[in-house]
Amino acid sequence: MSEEQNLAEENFEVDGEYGADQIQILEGLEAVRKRPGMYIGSTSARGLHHLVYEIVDNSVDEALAGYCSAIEVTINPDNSVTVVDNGRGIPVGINKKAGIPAVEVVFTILHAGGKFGGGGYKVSGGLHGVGASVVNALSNWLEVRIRQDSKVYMQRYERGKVVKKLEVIDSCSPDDTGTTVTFMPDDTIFEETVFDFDTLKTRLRETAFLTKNLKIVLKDERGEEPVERTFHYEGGIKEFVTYLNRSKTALYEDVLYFEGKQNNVLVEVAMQHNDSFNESVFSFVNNITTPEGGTHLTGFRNAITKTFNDYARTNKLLKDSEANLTGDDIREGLTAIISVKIEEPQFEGQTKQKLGNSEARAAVDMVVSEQLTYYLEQNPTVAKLICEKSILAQRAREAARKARDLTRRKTALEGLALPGKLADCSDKDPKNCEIFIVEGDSAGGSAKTARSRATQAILPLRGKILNVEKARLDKIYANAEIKAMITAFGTGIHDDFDIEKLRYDKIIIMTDADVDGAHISTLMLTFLYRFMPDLIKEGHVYLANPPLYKLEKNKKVWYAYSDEELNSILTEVGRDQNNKIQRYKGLGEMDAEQLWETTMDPETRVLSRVSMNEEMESQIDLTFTTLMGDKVEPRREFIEENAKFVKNLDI
Ligand code: TSJ
Repeated sequence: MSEEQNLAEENFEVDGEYGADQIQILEGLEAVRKRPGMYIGSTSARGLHHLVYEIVDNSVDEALAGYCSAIEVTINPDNSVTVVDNGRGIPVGINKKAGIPAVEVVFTILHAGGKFGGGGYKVSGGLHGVGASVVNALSNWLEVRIRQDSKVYMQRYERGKVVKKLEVIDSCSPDDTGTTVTFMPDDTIFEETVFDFDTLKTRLRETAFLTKNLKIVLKDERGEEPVERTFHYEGGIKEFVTYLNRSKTALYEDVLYFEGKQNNVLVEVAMQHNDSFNESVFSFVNNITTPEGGTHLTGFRNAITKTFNDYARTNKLLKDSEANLTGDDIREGLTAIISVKIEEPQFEGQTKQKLGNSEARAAVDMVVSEQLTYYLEQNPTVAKLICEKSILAQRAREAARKARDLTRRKTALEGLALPGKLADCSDKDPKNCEIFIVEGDSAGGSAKTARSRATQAILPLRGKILNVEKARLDKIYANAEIKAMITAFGTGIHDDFDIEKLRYDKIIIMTDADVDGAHISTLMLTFLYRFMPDLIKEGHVYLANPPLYKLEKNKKVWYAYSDEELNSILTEVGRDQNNKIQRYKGLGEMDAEQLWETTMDPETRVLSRVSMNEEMESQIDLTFTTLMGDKVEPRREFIEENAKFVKNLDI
């Protein structure tokens, strides 16, 4: 008897009358349609994509059980989605208690608890996907086909209700088994009904990394040219770490991999340091990401801190007089995946995303401590490299603390000492104020002349700003451009960050409209993202959009912000010899008046707000590290795709 069926039976009131049961089923699914958010989180794009994951997770469970090796997900031309697996096929026999086929139980009976509800019930990440009935309830129509015992069974639902009873519609080869589900999201429930290929791609790639040897194919058949991507990783999370470090320089060749089981907690850990200074540690429970961590992450951190300190002391890499390495020191430049599988995960915290099971902490701690100790003994060269990097981190941390204490003391004594290069605005109400961060002194000069003094402040920065992904904290704090920004904004950084102290409602990054300018913008965004992420999250950060072209004709002037726009203006005014077209290579080529008119005047300019939602956050981390890595290609790609993180706002 399957877990699915068990669960269903436990939650099914049996009173012997099919009719009464039927009513209860419909009431259950009606509850899902009334409050979809309780079951899939939201009815926005995020909830829409969740439908796919709910279905795919069932096939992944079949893979974890050892019966399925391939899953295919297709976005069909009509925007419905088909998921096919080669598992055993959902059981079709009559479920005794419910009196209906087991597959119908799966699709019509609401299983224990909503995944996103509060309260005492299980929240997300049950080892078994239980969301098929939720997807059914939220679909215009849904069809399931099951290949089993040389037969193809089919059943169809509309808005959760059976409209075609389960029947055999075809025969198939005896060794062809599996499940196919196609569903059309209900457009009266979802605000967004168009699936995004990249969103599905990222999640399915992640699922493939987390499920060794499972092949997942994603197809998009909506366009003229069908698109197809295959994810299949023999190395599982080991390959995940290699992928995350793909644009970095690894500190050593091996990806360390530990695996074990204790107290029914299955633990898998893969890790490798790179030569950067940032930590990229991602944790998962039952293949679901836990951005807020929890006991499994704590177990991992405890284990590596203890193990590396023991090793460093025993091998005299750390002198008796020296302090212990902190967890932060050891995790500098560390990329790691922690994946646990657990029968009954308990989630805690405000958003119920933090793992609470204490046995997970013990299990991860034990598996990592034991196997890492053994690895370090066997691989002294790698051990020494990691310890040396951690000791450098420890020293830098000390130096940074001293530097920071110094700046803190200064501001305490002298009040806020604003940077000399800042041309501040006169209005003291932050709500009315904005600051332009301008690339280059000459453009800074024009901007100072052009601005509206009352509400617009100008901070010119010289050349490229420091890449915070490639520098240690002590160097970052010593950098003049960075110090100028921190003091101008007024909020402080990291733990000291206080948005109430923000001196400007809008922080506007204004750079040349070329590749260098884009690079400077991204360096700036990286700095903000790493040091003051709430500024981005709360929508205070903008990019200015300077024009690319100026067109003069018969004493009239037009500005074009893209090649397309130039073309459409030319079509309108006629293409002839009277056209004078100037291509702006930089902000510096515009005089103050032009700069005001095209880029700074709140009445006429176009700003792009830099946005970041939770979903993006984990992805953006990967994107930023990609961008800031050593290899040029991924970086160029990012700049071209940069628009994705930026919403156009007409102000
Ligand atoms: F449920 C569902 F609709 F979401 C869904 C389930 C969707 C898709 C695409 C696949 C599946 C699914 C379910 N694939 N494989 C299974 N396996 C079972 O349901 C199954 C089969 C046999 C036994 C057994 O004990 O013999 C147990 C189970 C759970």
